This record gives sequence, C-alpha cells and structure tokens, in this order.
Amino acid sequence: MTKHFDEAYRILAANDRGGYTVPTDRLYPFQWNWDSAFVAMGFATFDIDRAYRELERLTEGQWADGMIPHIVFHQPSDTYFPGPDVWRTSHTIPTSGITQPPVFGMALRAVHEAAEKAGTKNAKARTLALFQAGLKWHRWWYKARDPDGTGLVALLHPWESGSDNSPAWDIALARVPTTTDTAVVRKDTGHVDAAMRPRDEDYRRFIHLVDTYAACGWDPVKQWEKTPFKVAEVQTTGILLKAGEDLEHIAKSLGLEAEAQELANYNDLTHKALLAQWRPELSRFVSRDLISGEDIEAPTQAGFIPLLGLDLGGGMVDAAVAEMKLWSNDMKVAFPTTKPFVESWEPKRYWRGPAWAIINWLLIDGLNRNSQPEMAEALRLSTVNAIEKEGFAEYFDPTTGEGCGGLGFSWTAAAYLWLS
Ligand code: 2M8
Repeated sequence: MTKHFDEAYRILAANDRGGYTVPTDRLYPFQWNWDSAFVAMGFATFDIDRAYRELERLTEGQWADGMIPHIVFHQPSDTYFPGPDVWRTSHTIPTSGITQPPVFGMALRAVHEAAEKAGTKNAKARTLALFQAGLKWHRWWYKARDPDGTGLVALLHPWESGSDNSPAWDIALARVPTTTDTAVVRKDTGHVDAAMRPRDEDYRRFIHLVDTYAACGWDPVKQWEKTPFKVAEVQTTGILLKAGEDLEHIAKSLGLEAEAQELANYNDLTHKALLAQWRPELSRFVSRDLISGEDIEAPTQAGFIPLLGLDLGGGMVDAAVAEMKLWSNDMKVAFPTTKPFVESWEPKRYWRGPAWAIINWLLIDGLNRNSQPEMAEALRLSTVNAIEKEGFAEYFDPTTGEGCGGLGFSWTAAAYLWLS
C-alpha cells in the first residue's frame, strides 16, 4: 500500500511546474482547469499550502468577465496542439478561450475544510480570495451560458465538457463543418497511440469551433448567436450545482450572507432544472441539444453525474443504480463512460467507453449522497484496484483493466490519494 502512496506523491511532484501541476508531461504541458481542481483535493490530503497554491495559480488565468479558462499557458511548450497562437485570446497570461467543468468550488471547500481542521495559518484570507474568484465564475456561467435563465448551463465546445469525443456529441458535432482556417497539426498522436485518441475529423470540428469563436473576438454574446454547437449539459450542470452548494457553504462559514443568498438562488433554479432532465424510460438524466431542441439520448456516464448535486427520491435512485449496475456488471474495471456494447462504445478510445478515476470519484460522491454506500464502495474498490494493478494511467480499458492514454497522470494520483 505505502508503495502506491509514494508513487502518487512522486507523480504530483514530477508534474509540478511551480505551484501548478500539468496533467502529465509532454502530452498536456500546461495547467488544465478541472484537472487542477482534482489535484488540489489530492494535495489537501497531505499539503494544504500546495493545495491552495494549485487553485491560486489557476485563477491567474481568470478573465475579467469571470470565466476561468480550460487551459492556462503559464510557460511555452511545443509538445501540444492547439497552443496560444491558435486560441488568439490576447489575455495577459495566455489562455484558451473556453472553459471546463467547475469542480473548483468543490475543491475549494475540501481545501478550506482541511485547512480549518489543521489550523493552517492565513487559511481564511486565502479561502476568501479564492471564493471571490469562484463566485465570479459561477455568475459567468449563469450569464454567459444560460442567458435565458433556464437553470441548465450550455457548452459551446466538446472540450468544455472534459469528455471531448463522447458519443453524447456525435449528432450535435456532425453539424459542425470540418473546414478550418487554422492548420490542424496534431501532437497528441505523437505521444500516445492514435487508436486511443479522438479521430482527425473530430479535431477538424474542434478547431472549426475555435476559429469561429476567435472570429467573434471571444465575446460570449456573439458566440452564443453564431455557434453551430450548443448543448445544455447535465454533467457540467450537476457539477455546477454541487460546486454552487459548496461555495454557498463557504459563504455562510465566512459570514457572507448576501453572497450565500445569491448562490442559494442559483442552486434552487438549477436543482429544479436538473430534476426535469430525468427520463424514467432511460433511468438516467439527459442533456439537451439547443440547436435541434432535442434530448441527447446517447448512453454516457454524464447521465448519472447529477446525483452529485441532487437528493433523489427512492424510486429514481433505485432505477439509476440498477442501470449503473447493468453497465458495470461484466466489466473488469467500472465505470464505463459509454454503455457497453452499444454501437458507439469503444473501450479504448478516450471518452467513448473507458473508465476514468475522476469520473468514478464524482459518481462515488453522488452515490454516497444518495445513500448508496454499497455501490459507492464497489466503485471505489474498482478504481483503487485498477490503479494498484496498472499504475497511474490517464484512464482504463473497462473490459481488460489495461491502463491507457498518458502515464504518470496527476488526476489519477489525486484520485488515488482521495479514495484510498
Ligand atoms: C483531455 O482534453 C484535452 C483538451 O482539453 C486534450 O485532449 O487535448 C480531456 O481528457 C480533458 O478532460 C482533460 O482535462 C485534459 C487534460 O487532462 O485532457
């Protein structure tokens, strides 16, 4: 056991680039948004100062309008595409122009509570500054990504979901042209097997969207009007709700009554909106394609992530858990990010089927919240065992347990520390 802890610490130290952690060397040489939130929670288990630092360095990239970008390019590197020259965001510290799931608020609460418990010096001031950044970001989500006030937030790029090439995007992404103004010069397939990565056609569509938004000068209103890809998404919204609750909790503990009320209002709205996305015939939640107006029924892990922020009634939670068991029963490692054996399922290809430690972490939290300790424990053990057997891989083939993608991966190390 100790051996694996040491390895997790070693990976986080090796991926440290000066107060922030790259997901893994070369394949992802910058600071990624939700990766850093998970990593901060990992740090909170043994180094509270470093945990705060991770979040503080991420907020260095925050935009004036509140968005925290999905990548902060603190230092140059030529091992990744697309770099700052493609994003053209003209932010003081170069950043991408899109965002990622707001795990930040969840991480801040975890770090804050660890600091309180340990009696860490300056903890309150550090929490307060990060809280303000988090609140600004949540305001941005509701203003920029839910201008109609529905309570569900929309993604304008598959990269914003963190589940880049998920089958959930197949129909919506097919409407995005494959033409680009920018040459697509992939670097990822030079680091890992192309069969484990998104397809070239996906990349051309990803870059078409980047070109479109750069031409809008990254103005959220213009992007909302011009985009061919707009999805009100349940994984991101579920995370937003849980993070919103955690920020509300912090506001109360800091005596910030007005801020706590503002967050409570957002959370109420989103709570109702998410519940309305439950589909009894599918036993899971569904996202909505805002261009076609249709439900996205592709069976992916996103359908269960809302458990994180909701307290479901008995019938609903039993149905969700029965469905989750169906997906994971015959797997060596749970939880598959696409329902096994459906046509779009590819157990080795990135977000089209593999098991990811951080997704399991979110599902475990959601199951525990909804009084499902047995399933939560099974998932926890599956995750820890997979890592102990195969190492700290980016993700795992659920059919064989094989570690895939990048190795020495930061969020897998953080998940191990948190879940062990
Ligand atoms: C993957 O995404 C990046 C783009 O953001 C890529 O493939 O280049 C995803 O797994 C994403 O969720 C993750 O945050 C990122 C870094 O680990 O890699």
